[in-house]
Amino acid sequence: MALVTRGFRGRRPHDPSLPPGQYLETGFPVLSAGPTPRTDLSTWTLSVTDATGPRARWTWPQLQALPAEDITVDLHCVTKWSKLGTRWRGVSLDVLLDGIVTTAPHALAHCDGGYTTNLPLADLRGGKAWIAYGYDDAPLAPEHGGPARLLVPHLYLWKSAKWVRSIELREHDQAGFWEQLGYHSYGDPWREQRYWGD
Ligand SMILES: Nc1nc2c(c(=O)[nH]1)N[C@H]1C(S)=C(S)[C@@H](COP(=O)(O)O)O[C@H]1N2
Ligand SMILES: [Mo]
Repeated sequence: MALVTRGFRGRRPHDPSLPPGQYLETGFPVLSAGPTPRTDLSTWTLSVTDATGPRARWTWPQLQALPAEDITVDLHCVTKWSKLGTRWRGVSLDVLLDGIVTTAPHALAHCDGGYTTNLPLADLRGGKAWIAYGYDDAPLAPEHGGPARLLVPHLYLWKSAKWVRSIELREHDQAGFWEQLGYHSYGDPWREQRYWGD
C-alpha cells in the first residue's frame, strides 16, 4: 500500500482552477513596466472617450459614489503565476458604460505613465470587468495600480491596466504596450494565448 502511495507522489492531479502552464503563487508579485506613478486624488479623473471626444468622466468622489461590488477572482499572469481567490472592491464597467451608446467594438485602456492595453469592448461588459480601488479590505496599494486599476480577470493580467485613467472606445483595434511587443491581442489564459500566433 505504501509503495502504491509513493508511486503517485509528485504526480498530483493538475489543479482544475489553474489554466495550462500556470503555477500557484501565494504572494502577490508586482509587475510594472515603469515607475509607480503618483496622482493627486483631487485632480484624478476617469474618462470614457471615443472619436468624438469625452463621453463620460468621473472625479474620485464621483467614482466612490457609484454602486460598488466586492469581487473574488483568480488572477493569471502570462509569466505563469496564478493567484487564486483574490478579493477586490470596485465599480463594474457595466455601471460606467451604462447609457453610452456606441458602435465601437474595441477599447484601449490608457494609464498614468503611458501604459496601454487593448480589449474587445464586449469583454468589458457583462459583469466581467471592473475599475478596482480596493484590495483585501484596504485601498488598492500604489504598486498594484492604486488609486484605481482595470480588473479583467478572465484575461491574462497584463490586460488589467494599473493606474487606469481612460477607456477609449475605438472603431478599429489598436495594439497596446505589450500587444505591440509580441503578446497576444486577446490573451485568454485557458487557451494559453500568450504570444502572437498562439
Ligand atoms: N499601467 C500599467 N498596468 C499594468 C502593467 C504596467 O506595467 N503598467 N503591467 C501589467 C502586467 S504585465 C501585469 S502581470 C499586471 C501585474 O499586476 P500587479 O503588479 O498588481 O501584480 O499589471 C498589468 N498592468
Ligand atoms: Mo504580466
